[in-house]
Amino acid sequence: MNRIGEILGFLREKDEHISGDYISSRLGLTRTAVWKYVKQLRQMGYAIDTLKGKGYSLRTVPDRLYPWEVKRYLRAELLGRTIRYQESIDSTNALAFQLALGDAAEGTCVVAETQKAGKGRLQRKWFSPYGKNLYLSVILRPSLHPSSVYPITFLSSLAVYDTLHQFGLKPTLKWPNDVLVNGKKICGTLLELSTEADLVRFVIVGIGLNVNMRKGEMPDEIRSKATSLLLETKIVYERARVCGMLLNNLETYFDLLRNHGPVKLVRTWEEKAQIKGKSLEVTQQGAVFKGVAEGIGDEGALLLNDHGKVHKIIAGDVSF
Ligand code: BT5
Repeated sequence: MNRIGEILGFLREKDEHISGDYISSRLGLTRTAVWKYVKQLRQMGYAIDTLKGKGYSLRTVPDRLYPWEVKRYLRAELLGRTIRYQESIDSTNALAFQLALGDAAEGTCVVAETQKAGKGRLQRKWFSPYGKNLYLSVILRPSLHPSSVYPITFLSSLAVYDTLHQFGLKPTLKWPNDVLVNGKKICGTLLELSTEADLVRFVIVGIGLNVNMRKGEMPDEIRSKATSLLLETKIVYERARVCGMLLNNLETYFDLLRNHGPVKLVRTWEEKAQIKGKSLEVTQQGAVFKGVAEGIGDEGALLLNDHGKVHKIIAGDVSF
C-alpha cells in the first residue's frame, strides 16, 4: 500500500485525534513528511481536522474511486491488486489496452471518475458523467484459443448480476452484454481483445455500471431506458465499495473460467438469464431475426429458433 493509504489507515483507526509524532514514528517518516501527506489528502477532498497538541482527525472521506479506497473492500487476490486511477480519461478500455500492450500484469484495473469518449459496442457511446458511476476496465490474460474467448463477455455481466443481488435488486441478464433492472439498462460491458495466431494475448473487460446517476443527469436518448442503483433503491452508494465488491465477484467468475473452462461460464449465464423459451427479436446489422431462444451455444452464440430453423447469432441487439 502506498503512503497515502497507510496514513489514512492510522486516521481511520480511532475517532479521536491521532498525533503526527505517532504516525511519523510508525511509518519512519519525518513530521514534515506526514504533514505534507495530510495536505495532499485535503487537496484530494478528505476533510482532516488539526488540533494543536493533539494531532489529526479524519472527518469526511470524498466519494472517489481512489485505489486505497477500493482496496478496503477487496478480497480478490488477483483482480484489482494494481489499480490505475484517472480523474478524467477518454476511455478506461483504451488505457487498459495500452497498459496491456506494455506488459501490465493480469488483474490490473483502470478506473475513472469520468470518460470523455466512453465506448459502447459498434461505435456507440457510453454516457459517463463525473463522479456518479463506475467506469472500470480489467486486464485478463486467459490461456484460451481466440475461438473460445467470447464467453468472457458473460463473466462481467455475471459479476455485475451478483453485485446487484448483494444490494437486494433482482437484475436480469440480456444477451450478450447487458444487465437490466426493471427492464432498464443499469450496466453494459465491452470486451476487447488482442490475439496472435492461436493465442489470446490479453482481454480487456470494460464495465460501465450506473451507481448514483439521477434521471436529470441522463441525456434524453437514454433517460427512458436507463437506470441506476440509486434510482432503484433510493440509496446513495459509496462507489469504492461497489467497485471492490464487483472486482471480488469478477474474480469468482474468472476462477470458474480458469478451473472449469468457458463452457461452464456459458451454462451459468444461460441459467441465470433464464433465456430458454423466450420470444426474442434480434437486430444484426440491419437484419431482423425473430424466434424463440433455444439457449446459448458453447461458444457463446444465441440460438434462435425461427419455425424450426435455428439461427446462430454471434452479435446483435436483443429485444424481448
Ligand atoms: C455497451 O454497449 O453496453 C457497452 C458499454 C461499456 C462501457 C464501459 S465503461 C468502462 C469501459 N470503457 C469504455 O470505454 N467502455 C467500457 P452497447 O450494448 O453498444 O450499448 C450502448 C448503448 O447503451 C448506447 O447507444 C445508449 O443507448 C446506451 N447507454 C449509453 N450510456 C449509458 C448509460 N450510462 N447507462 C445506460 N445506457 C447507456
